[in-house]
Amino acid sequence: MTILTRITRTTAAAALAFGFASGASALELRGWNIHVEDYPVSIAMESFLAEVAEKTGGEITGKVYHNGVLGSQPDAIEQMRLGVMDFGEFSLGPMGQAVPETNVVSLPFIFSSIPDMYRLMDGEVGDAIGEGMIDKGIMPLAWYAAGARSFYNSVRPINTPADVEGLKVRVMSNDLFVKMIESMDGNATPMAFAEVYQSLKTGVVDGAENNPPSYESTSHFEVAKYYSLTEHLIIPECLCMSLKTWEKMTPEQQEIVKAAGRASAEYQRELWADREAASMEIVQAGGTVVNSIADKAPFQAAMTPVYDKFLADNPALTDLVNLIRNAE
Ligand code: BDP
Repeated sequence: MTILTRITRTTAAAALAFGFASGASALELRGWNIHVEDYPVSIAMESFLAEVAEKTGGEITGKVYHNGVLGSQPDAIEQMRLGVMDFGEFSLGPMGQAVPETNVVSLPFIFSSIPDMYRLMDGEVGDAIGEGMIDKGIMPLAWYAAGARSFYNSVRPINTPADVEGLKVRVMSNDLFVKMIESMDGNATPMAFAEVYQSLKTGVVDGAENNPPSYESTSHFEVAKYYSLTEHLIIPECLCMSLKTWEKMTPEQQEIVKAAGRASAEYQRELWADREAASMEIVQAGGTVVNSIADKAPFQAAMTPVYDKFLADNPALTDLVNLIRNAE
């Protein structure tokens, strides 16, 4: 038997086993994920792939690479745009450098609450941001939860913006977050997620900011014990696919993938609520000193320069910003 006949026979056998429509080619997707395997995002991504494989009768399968082993988030976003990475789950924070529209959700205190964020993302605001992503080669499938981000550091509890003064704070890679820290006279250091633990431990930075599950799952709480619930950023996340991969699919497959994405987001949002509560318990049991912020108004007021600069630099996004700010 020649190699060619062997390959043809194997493919035909696989096609029979999975009941492919003749002529449809199989796709095997590579998925990027930064989180540990038991994280809500990770579990939901696996359920997404399982549903896609099942509903396409095995035509579309894949693998999620957890723990950021396929590289940093900004790099992975670029790779997805190029079609080297098929799909991934990304914070819209670092996506701002590639897709300007996503920056509106990285503005501090832009959403008045998490339910508001869901409602707006599942409607007009999400659609507008999604169009911006498609323009840049990224197909959004669904919006995942990431709660609210708060500051933690190893020096002191933060109660007012003045407490941030002089602190070296790690931020995600986006100029907006640098400006956010500078507006409180802190020193911002953009840095990859994977480097934060060591940098906190060795004092390269004094602190960082994140939601409870990330603060806990990375063990950052072990090296930065003051967690101050400023909840200054509510940044949604996206399960999304390279447009190049998307375009390889039939319309039926695209529909299956979209529906599986949405179902996985519902699941992820449920898992998220449980994990947030569990993470808060773990960090407190581990010695974290948590303080809530009675009055967030001074923090909101400190963000005026961030908004002023953003709107001056991006006048075309004014309407989108106002759509969120004026939402009832
Ligand atoms: C987590 C996000 C993840 C980011 C990370 C960070 O889920 O996508 O990479 O924060 O701070 O909450 O870099």
